[in-house]
Amino acid sequence: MKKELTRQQYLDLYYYMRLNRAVEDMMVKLFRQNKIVGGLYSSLGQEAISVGTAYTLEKKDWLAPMIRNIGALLVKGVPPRDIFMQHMAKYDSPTKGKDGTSHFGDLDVLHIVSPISMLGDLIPVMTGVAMAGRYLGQKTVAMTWIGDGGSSTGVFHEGLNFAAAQKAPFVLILENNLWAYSTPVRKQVPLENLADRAKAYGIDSYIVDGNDVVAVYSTAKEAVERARAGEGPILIEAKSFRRLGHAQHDAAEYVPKEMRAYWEARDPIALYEKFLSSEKLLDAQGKKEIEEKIDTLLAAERDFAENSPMPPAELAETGVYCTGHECHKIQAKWERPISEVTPPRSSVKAVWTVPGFGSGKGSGGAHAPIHFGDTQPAEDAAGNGTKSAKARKPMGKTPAKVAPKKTVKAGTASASRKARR
Ligand SMILES: Cc1ncc(C[n+]2csc(CCOP(=O)(O)OP(=O)(O)O)c2C)c(N)n1
Ligand SMILES: [Mg+2]
Repeated sequence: MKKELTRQQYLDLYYYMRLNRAVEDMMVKLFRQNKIVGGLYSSLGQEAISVGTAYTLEKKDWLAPMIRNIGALLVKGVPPRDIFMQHMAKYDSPTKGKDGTSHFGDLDVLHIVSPISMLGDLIPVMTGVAMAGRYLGQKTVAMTWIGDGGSSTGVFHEGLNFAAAQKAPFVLILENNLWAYSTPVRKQVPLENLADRAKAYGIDSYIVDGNDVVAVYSTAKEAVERARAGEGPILIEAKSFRRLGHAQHDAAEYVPKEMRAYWEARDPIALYEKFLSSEKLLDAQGKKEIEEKIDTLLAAERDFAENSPMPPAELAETGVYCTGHECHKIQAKWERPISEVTPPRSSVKAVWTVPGFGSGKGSGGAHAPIHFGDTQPAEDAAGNGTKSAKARKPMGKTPAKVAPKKTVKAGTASASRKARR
């Protein structure tokens, strides 16, 4: 850990890590009391990642959390009561009780995009958010997180390639906590460092100790500044360990004892306390004050959440599908009159109009094949006409029946095929 922040910033990082842990501890108690209706995930031991990365963002920047990023939500300004109420499916929760975990966002004020359960899907979405900010000249950065397991989904690769090709101001935090449910990382990806995935897309990456909050912050800060300056997306692999099971139901007995012991001895909050006290930034009194502040806040937030009613049954049928104006406040800004760009004025006659199937202007040529028969056999292109006709028979259609009926221009591939017959 290096010293480079202001005293207040150091203390903020500590406060949010403690708050992150205390919010989750309280939710475990609520879960045991049967008051949590959805799944409950834990970021125990990974608080430095959520807090250290989100703390680098400005108010105008955007983030989209995954299941282990409650710390990032708290840093961005989500009150703990919203997190409690979401998990308890209460009426006053951001989703009015329609979700039992953390699928909520705040597009208007906090600039939080709701998590998407399908792992990896937030990558192209947040790339789009990053591109939109650039398009609007806002100089905003978008950030999201992905697990080691999630980094093997197809959309991770499609999304990151897209971000790279677009040079989007986007920072992706890859939380390598060594496990994806019960699968150890070494069994699902043959790489020592998942940061190496960035090389495939020609973007820069960093590797950081995910249990060292100052290192996480400094690395993410540099990445965010570089993305904001127009250098394109950056991938950060934060190495850590998932201290509890995948969710409350999972005792994680598959985790070797020695591995758990190693990481428990590297608790990010305990490590940071040592640093703060050696740098004389926090003493016993200061620590006590922070603990009391958090205790008082969370007791009030929990009471508020517990006193919020369950949603009325009728609410179940509302807000399920987007109905435009009633659903969300964000509307497209039309630069041209809407009537000009929407039907009927925007409608044009279909070009592809072949009876029964659809054909088109170009279907007689080789360049716009639309169904079998319009396609020039590969062998023909190589000059083996007879062989190709034989090869096509088993597909149930003879070349004669499916031969293009339209006149073709001389010089096209179809024309030369005809000429050979
Ligand atoms: C595309 C997709 N496949 C499977 C799942 C089910 N699922 C949810 S979390 C998870 C494990 C994810 O592991 P990892 O990405 O390492 O994140 P971690 O839980 O360790 O934070 C799985 C398989 C999903 N949500 N989306
Ligand atoms: Mg994982």
